[in-house]
Amino acid sequence: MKISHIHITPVAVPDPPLLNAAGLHAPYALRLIVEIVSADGISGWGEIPGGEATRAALEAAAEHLLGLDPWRLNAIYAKLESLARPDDRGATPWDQRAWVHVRSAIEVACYDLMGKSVGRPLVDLLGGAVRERVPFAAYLFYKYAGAGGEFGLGVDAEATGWSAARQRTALDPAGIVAQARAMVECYGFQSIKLKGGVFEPQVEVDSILALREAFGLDMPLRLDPNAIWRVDTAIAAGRQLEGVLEYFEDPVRGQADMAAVARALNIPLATNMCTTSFDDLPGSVAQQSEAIILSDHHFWGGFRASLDLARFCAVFGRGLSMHSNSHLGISLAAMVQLAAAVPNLTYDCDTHYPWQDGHDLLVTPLTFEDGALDVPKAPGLGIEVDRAKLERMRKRYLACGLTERNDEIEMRKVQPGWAFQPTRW
Ligand code: GKR
Ligand code: MG
Repeated sequence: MKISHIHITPVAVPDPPLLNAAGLHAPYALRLIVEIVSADGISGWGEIPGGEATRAALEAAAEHLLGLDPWRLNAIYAKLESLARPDDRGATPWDQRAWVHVRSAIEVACYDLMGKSVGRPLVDLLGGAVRERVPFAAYLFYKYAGAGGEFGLGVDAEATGWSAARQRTALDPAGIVAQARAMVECYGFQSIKLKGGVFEPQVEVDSILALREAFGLDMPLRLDPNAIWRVDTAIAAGRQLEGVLEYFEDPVRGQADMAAVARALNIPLATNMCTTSFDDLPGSVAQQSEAIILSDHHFWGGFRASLDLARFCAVFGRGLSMHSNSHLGISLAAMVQLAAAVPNLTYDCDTHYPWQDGHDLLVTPLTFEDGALDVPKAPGLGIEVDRAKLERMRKRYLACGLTERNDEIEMRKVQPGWAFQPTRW
């Protein structure tokens, strides 16, 4: 089998005005869609976070992969390794490295191709499923009013249920509880994560306490301030949340400060910010910076790397879950295929998917039942991409004028002069 074409399509998907430590989500989330076509006409798909820097890296890589065999992944990894340039995750909540994302996009698309060529679901190529359903968590955000994209900041008065809640303002504990009720009601999620790092820490602690009050003791809760708190702030907030949080995600920045907070609190700490690559693992072991690693095949470099990470977690006693950014159904299907193969996935996975609310490029979007997704049984990723939808999303990308995620710029449109601070409180 030979790779004959690689198509790279930047797309924009409507995204509501969600707040985080770095500012405000733009009206569109950017993704890159990769299609690898084999000489015998089979297509494999991959999806990664968008942006022109990553697109340039992907395009630079693609021309060197033509003619290679998608089954010979070691040769493909070696080729990508030889092309990769040093890059840095940056201080933002999301990982800004281009080359790990490139490796992930290519690897996922090759696996989709392989699965299709032998008529087996992708999970079978990862050793087979250890679970048939993958549970996800509700992912709450403080937000301004609006649905994002071309739907803007207005609220559709006719909307009901999650569709209405997705558009409504949520700027305080009561707003967060209302958002949680609508999301849980619609998707059936059985654990809840709140994206923090937005308001004074006590407001965020109060939101968690309000969720505990509203949902009772059986609903696992998580808070993620995206490393914007100081150690003393995190410890003071954390003391109020002992016995309340399932885990405390990236309260502070860097492994040393995470370790200091971990020592002071009786709550497991989780990260998708301080231990994000294999180079970080020695520091994680030496410092005990976190109890749980939130894996992400997009920035750990694909499925195989994620399975290696899972083995590390098993050996070194780390819990394991999955992180997410705004994404479409190709990424979601990849997350599900991978999660199905990981024996020690100990927590419900993150997903931003409800915030995209049906804006997807799949012929048949994946649907949650009781907060979980069944592992697709069709070959490869088990999904079909709707090319007309893909084309509409490509045109949106060209029209929207965004080329990189920059939540600070968006925030300044609402609060002139607002500046991102890596540590704020
Ligand atoms: O979408 O605003 C966001 C999140 O802050 C995202 O960028 C993070 O990568 O969800 C992520 C997280 O868990 O830190
Ligand atoms: Mg996080």
